[in-house]
Amino acid sequence: MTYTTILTETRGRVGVVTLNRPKAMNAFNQQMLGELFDALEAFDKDQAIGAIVVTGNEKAFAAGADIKEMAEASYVEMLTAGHVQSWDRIRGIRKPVIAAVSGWALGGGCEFVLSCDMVVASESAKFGQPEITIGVIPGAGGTQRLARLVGKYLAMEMVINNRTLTAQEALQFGLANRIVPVEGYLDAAVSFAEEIASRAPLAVRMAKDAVNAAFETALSEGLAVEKRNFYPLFATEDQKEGMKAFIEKRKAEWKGK
Ligand code: DAK
Repeated sequence: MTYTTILTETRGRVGVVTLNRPKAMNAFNQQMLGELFDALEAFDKDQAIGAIVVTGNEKAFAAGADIKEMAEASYVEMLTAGHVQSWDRIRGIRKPVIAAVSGWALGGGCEFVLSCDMVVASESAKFGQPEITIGVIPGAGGTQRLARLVGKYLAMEMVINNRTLTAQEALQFGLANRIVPVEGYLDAAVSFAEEIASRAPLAVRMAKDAVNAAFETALSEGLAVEKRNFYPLFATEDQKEGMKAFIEKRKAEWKGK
């Protein structure tokens, strides 16, 4: 597949997508959004890939939706353009998606990060929802996912008063898994992803699905999802192999079967 607004590469069992509109601070126009999700879906289907990293450049992960593209849009155009469906495609990705964030992750950029499964932040990463400064509010899950992650008061401050978080604050408030030096931040994210990609693929898939249920359901329903995802793993070769390997004191060899 040929893309014009993103770059893709594979490193071992990791698929890497790089947002590539540096002159626009990687703002998401419709084309980049479409290409990003096409690439994610292609990696998701590829048996040779175990985890996916999405990154930008050192200065900007993504500065949000493309304001120049949206500025003159009418209510009806926004409503009928299928934006919500586009942004929601991230929810269909079954493999772990890791955001490798350096520089600005703003607006839709921050919301995309909030939709990822794990976040590696460089020391220069900055997260924020500045939509209020252009007369709107987050539209791709920012008000909901932020509030669930960082709590009501900080989410209010970020959404209503454009408070941005440094990498340190992001780590403190649960918006990042780890902070790494700017130099080599992508390599660090890829090795983290490689570790994840080396784990039993079907169990990883079930685990991601179950953890995500915690954000969408009542506890009893979430616990039911966990059970529904736990038992079928006993029908996999990987479960037999994993437990046998433990008993035989050797490393398991996963087949994804
Ligand atoms: N859109 C378009 N162009 C952008 C951009 C953006 N979001 N952010 C930056 N750029 C462009 C700038 O216009 C500039 O272009 P030229 O003037 O050189 O042509 C170039 O990138 C470099 O930017 P700056 O000169 O401003 O660079 P600085 O280092 O001074 O500042 C900055 C970097 C990232 C702090 C600043 O550019 C900035 O504040 N950018 C805007 C951030 C922002 O407001 N983001 C929120 C956008 S609204 C939806 C779901 C989601 C959304 C919408 C709909 N539906 C489901 C319907 C999401 C909405 C948003 O994200």
